[in-house]
Amino acid sequence: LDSLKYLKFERVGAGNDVALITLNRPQALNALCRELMVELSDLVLKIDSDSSFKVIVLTGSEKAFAAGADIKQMSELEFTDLLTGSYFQSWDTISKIRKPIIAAVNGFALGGGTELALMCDIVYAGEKAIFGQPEVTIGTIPGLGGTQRWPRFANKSVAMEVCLTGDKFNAVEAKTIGLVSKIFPVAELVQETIKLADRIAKNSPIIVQTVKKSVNLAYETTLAQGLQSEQHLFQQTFATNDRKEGMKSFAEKRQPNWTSS
Ligand code: CO8
Repeated sequence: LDSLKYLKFERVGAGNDVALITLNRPQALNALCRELMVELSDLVLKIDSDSSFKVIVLTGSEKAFAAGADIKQMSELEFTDLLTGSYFQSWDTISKIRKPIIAAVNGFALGGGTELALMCDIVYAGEKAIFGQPEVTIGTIPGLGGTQRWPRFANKSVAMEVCLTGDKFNAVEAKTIGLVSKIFPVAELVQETIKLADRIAKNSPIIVQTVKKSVNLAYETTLAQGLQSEQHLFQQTFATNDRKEGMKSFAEKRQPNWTSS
């Protein structure tokens, strides 16, 4: 952790079990260069397999969450570099981890910055957040899920407008569209997001992971398959001690003691 170059990392939250990751490349408005993404992917994977953490909060600075993939670095790439290199691997990590990850977006979240937020499970925004998919204006298309997640999270008309124009939009618009669930004053955003993480962290980690897995199925399968998988996952919770403890504690009118087993 001492060797982090593009990130800051802190353990926060009421239970000291929330991992706060801050993108920290201010000179480039947190443009997501390859090295930053590898560092982020490695850190997130470590946290995902460390049971002392329950939730991850990902944020940037007040000026920029992330101004997209690093355009200067990308401009050097050839088609064959993208075919043979592992440029997408580290990004995939964010959408594949089991623990909840919440984006706290202040300032610019453009291109890969918006897509990084879309990979997170919940997005909270500061009042001055600016989103957009400007790839079309620099001769390319969103390559980190933008064209696929937008139509699933908003609707086709919105997705097309966002991706075809490259127009920027603010936090209120992002909330209306359905990209963001809540908006806070800039200076309060991170603390409010940690409070949300704390509310999630109060629940059984094993059950929280199951909820996340099940909700994500809604974006990956048909309704019939999703409903069937949900039933299986629901049944699986009955094989856990935490399900027994949760229901017992309700009957006994006391707080549950989760063991994540
Ligand atoms: N890449 C590299 N450097 C950047 C980026 C970026 N995306 N964004 C900002 N910077 C740098 C600027 O070059 C500048 O550096 P310098 O001082 O050395 O010139 C510094 O950050 C500050 O930026 P500005 O002076 O431009 O700051 P402003 O406040 O005037 O403007 C903006 C802020 C509006 C955010 C502006 O910087 C901007 O438009 N940035 C680019 C936004 C953008 O187009 N992002 C989309 C990138 S494409 C993408 O994300 C594709 C994803 C698919 C990748 C697939 C993986 C391989």
